Amino acid sequence: MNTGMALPASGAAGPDPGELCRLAEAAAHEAGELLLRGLVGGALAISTKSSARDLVTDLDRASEALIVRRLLAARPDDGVLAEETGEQPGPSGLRWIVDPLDGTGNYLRGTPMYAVSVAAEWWGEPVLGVVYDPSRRETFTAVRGSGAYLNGTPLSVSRRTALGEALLGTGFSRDPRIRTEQATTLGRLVNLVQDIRHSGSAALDLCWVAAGRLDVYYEADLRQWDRAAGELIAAEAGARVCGPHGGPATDDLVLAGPPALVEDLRAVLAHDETRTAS
Ligand code: 2AM
Ligand code: CA
Repeated sequence: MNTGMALPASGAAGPDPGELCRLAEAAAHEAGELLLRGLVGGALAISTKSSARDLVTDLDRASEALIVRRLLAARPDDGVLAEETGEQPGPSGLRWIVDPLDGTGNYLRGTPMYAVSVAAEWWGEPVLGVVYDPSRRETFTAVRGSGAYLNGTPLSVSRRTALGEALLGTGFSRDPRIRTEQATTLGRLVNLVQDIRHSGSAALDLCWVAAGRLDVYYEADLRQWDRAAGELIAAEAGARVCGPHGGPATDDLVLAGPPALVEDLRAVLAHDETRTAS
């Protein structure tokens, strides 16, 4: 893909985003095939991270090592933020954000709702996102300013505008206190929307918003690697992607969907926030 797009200014001419996207896709595909092979290969060594709900397998680590190795082999001066190994700074201005296996809980059970997510920022500005779903062989891609694609076909968000007709995606935090608040909020939302889905993969939820498979989505307590690629893909498909007060999305809260649905959903969430704060 040659997008002809210039990356945001840093003073220096930036790398070609189309080339970066091809590199990210190649790395994500290789990692996705590794995950598929791991699934049929037998018992996975599972350990926990922050809590009993926070699982990691050898395959998470192997997928991450493969992606980071491949990216840095091509571009050794880049920085990387990756879920399992954290921040690795680099001087080039380009920073990769990698989730080697988003939806680990699904993966462990053989539930085909997990993905590899690779995003890149140029001097802090998101420039590309790639999310690969190996179970369906679906590759979601976006380069900033050039639209979002699924296996090369352009994507656009749902045309629904009424919350009462919306299929809402969301997820639960691993923090027990936040989960309890989320359950309360869902109790209010359940009769305001058509129905609710919790897929277990934030990266795929955001891509499914881009594809119109979910009308609208929100989730609290994510990390950059869960959301960076999916947010750009959703935004490039026409979604409004924002945070709690309508500003940029944060780890605390991301909302994504057609602008009218996001505004209505944000009003419901703000109502709950006001109630719990008072
Ligand atoms: P994971 O599968 O890579 O861990 C589920 O609602 C979504 O939230 C998944 O994308 C999951 O990512 C993410 N998630 C939930 N809690 C998380 C945490 N503490 N750290 C990172 N990701 C988290
Ligand atoms: Ca994740």
